[in-house]
Amino acid sequence: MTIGVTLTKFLLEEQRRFPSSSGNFTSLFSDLVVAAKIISREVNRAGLIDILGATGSRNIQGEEVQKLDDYANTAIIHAMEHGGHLSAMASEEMDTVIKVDAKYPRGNYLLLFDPLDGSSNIDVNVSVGTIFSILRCCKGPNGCDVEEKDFFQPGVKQTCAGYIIYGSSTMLVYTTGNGVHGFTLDPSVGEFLLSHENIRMPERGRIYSINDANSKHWLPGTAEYIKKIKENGRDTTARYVGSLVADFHRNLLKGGIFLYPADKKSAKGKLRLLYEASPLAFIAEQAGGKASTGAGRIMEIEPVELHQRTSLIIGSKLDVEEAEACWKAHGAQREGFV
Ligand code: P6P
Repeated sequence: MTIGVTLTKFLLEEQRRFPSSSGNFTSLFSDLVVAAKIISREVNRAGLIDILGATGSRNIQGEEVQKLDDYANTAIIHAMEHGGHLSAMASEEMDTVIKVDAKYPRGNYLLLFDPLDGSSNIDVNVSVGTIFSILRCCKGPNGCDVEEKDFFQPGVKQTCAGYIIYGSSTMLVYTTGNGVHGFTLDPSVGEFLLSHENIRMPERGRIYSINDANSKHWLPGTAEYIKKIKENGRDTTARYVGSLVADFHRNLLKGGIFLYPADKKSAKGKLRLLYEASPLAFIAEQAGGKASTGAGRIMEIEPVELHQRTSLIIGSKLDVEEAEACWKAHGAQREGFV
């Protein structure tokens, strides 16, 4: 009886497509998978142990840090710091970059991550997720002495992007630019097994996903697009989980559009560019979808801050293009582009 294609086997087969590959990326990714399994275990038993609720502290975003946020952040840092594949990391939960300690070897990659996105949903058992992005930092054989500005790379420079969604099952979805592939964790063997090879996002979807409570703050382009969706006679439906990974993953598989646009309350948008919008944009594009600020491609934004926020409109290609047309009709500026 076969257990299917494991993530490890899939990564090795991907690696063999590049004979000159050192295997460092495969090893780095495998370390991240260990952290994903550990976080999945904790998320799936959160109600049973004293890990629910807030720590009483706030992160750089000013958001209350949930205990599982802290746990996930620490789990990733500890799983990744000793492997010798990274020179530094950046986390939504950490004010500044985390340089790999001198006692460990360094490598040519940078890891950025949101350790547990959607944490406000943790205590009510709604899906949450980890989002990650992998960049290259230097050519040298032993990594490099990284500064914050080395993380300021546009999305097109990503080596890999992915997320883990802790939902009815735990799934890992990633791309390295060769399509989007999904793996489901089989807890009985402790392995991620290939369950969604070469995911393609439907060109148009029925679902639109936006926090309607913000409608009083919407800019004209947003208001016009949402009005158009409601009146276009198509069989559309609204879905909003309030957990980016859950909303994105649903649209990736079923088609649809997620919008968290800049508005009068959040002039730069709410979601973060480097470890939320950029990695999901890479995945969306690789699956045939699009990701835009409304005025331009997310993957082309030149970052200037580590925790920089952005307007995000992401999902099925034709849906995003319709939204962009509304934004541009109202003179949306290509903010964040240099
Ligand atoms: P709002 C969760 O806090 C998050 O960062 C994303 O996961 C989610 O899409 C968004 O914020 C929800 O924000 O303002 O609608 O609650």
